[in-house]
Amino acid sequence: MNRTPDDLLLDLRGAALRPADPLDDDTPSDFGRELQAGLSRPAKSVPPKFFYDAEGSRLFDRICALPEYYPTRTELQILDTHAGEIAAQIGPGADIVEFGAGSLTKVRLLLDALEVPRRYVPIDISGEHLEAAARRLRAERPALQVHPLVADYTGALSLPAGPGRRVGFFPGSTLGNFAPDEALRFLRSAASLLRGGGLLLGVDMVKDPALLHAAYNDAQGVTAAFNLNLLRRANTELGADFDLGAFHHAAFYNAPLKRIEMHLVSRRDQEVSVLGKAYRFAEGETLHTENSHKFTVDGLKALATEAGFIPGRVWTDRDRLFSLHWLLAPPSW
Ligand code: AVI
Repeated sequence: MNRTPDDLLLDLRGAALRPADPLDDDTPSDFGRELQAGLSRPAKSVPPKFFYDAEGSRLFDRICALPEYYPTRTELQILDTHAGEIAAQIGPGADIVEFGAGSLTKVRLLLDALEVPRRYVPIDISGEHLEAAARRLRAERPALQVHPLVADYTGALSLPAGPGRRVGFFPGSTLGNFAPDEALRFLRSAASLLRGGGLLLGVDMVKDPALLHAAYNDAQGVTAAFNLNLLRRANTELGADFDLGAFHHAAFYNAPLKRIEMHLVSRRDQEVSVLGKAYRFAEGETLHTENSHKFTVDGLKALATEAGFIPGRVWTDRDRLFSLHWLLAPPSW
């Protein structure tokens, strides 16, 4: 049952991991409505949640295993290296709630380290995927109550009373894909949901822009394919007529805003049609597809404090690429 970070990275490759997303409920009609709204703005944009159709999830799995994309393996290493200390903060008999659980890969390292975790509640919008993953986990751990919850974890959540201290788990730096106001709103509701317990939160750190640039502009072009897949998805699901060859991937670090921005850049003046409506792109104009915010330890602590948490221990790797924060949720909150 004890698995190394390398085993887990291999799992990630094949597991169609679906990362937690900021807003979710990505039915085709939501996609159509939000894409049309985003294309009508002066600065064209679309929320990153629409990356994750089946092909987008497959491409994201490949990103997680890329040599340049350090976050996934670094977070797994931190979890593995500091498992004992993390377990000591969480304490025995915990009721673990994972936000955007995907295929339950990372939580296995945590569950292995904890002293008799009582219950595990993975929350994800993708029900089919979640049930299958939960069945596998139950088979592995008959003593653990596994209660999957199909829900949008950024909305209001009500959880059945649990057997122990409630502890949230939100790995992968998905918090970084939220706009700052969404991140604060999410953390506020997490602090309320986890009253008397805490949150183990994984976030990517501010670092040398060259490393960030490489992570989002990999040599094999997988991140570019992931970005462009959004246009392919629009063509398939919405009958749009994006010419994928007429756009290219761009990702760069916006230092003042501490975030990687991903865009699709129009190679020429062109018109595209989405659900029967025409939109013009000038040459060089972009469709902004994702922000991935990076955090300093102090910045994240300040945000967590504003949301009602009491910041506790922080674990990072030797190169301070990624961080895991233990945040206490006071009982009276
Ligand atoms: C899911 N999320 C945390 C990833 C990130 O790094 O922001 C999504 C991603 N976009 C490009 N590569 C990976």
